[in-house]
Amino acid sequence: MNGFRIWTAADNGTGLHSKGRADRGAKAAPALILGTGLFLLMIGCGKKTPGYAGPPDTVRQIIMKKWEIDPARVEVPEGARVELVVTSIDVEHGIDVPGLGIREPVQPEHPAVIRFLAQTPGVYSMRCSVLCGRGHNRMTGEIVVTPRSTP
Ligand SMILES: [Cu+2]
Repeated sequence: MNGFRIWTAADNGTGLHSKGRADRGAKAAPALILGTGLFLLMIGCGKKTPGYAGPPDTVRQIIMKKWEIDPARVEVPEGARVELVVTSIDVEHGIDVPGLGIREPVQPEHPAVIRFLAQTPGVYSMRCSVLCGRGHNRMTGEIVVTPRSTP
């Protein structure tokens, strides 16, 4: 108690001043986080394929290995909120689906989790994006967004 009073008396001016500064800093931090968040959101919106909030409708496992993408064909229905879990079981690969705006490195032991909204029916070719050896060019496949059945 006594120590506190002495501190207050000694630092009256500067103490108050730095308190004011600290308060402004505390207000600026959330604004900075919000600003950064909005900026990242805007970058996200620039992508061809929108993401989504909440849980996926379907989760698909994809294995990448020398020199194959397994399965080579992934079918998802139009409108589905899709989660791809892409795993490498040997070396570094990368999954590249240009038509869906997907391009992610896939490290062994670190599955890439990719979420997208299957908005437009079509066949989207996928391939490995990392030169992984002589069979690299064989590492291809496709994601097929099947049209919603009409009633
Ligand atoms: Cu490759």
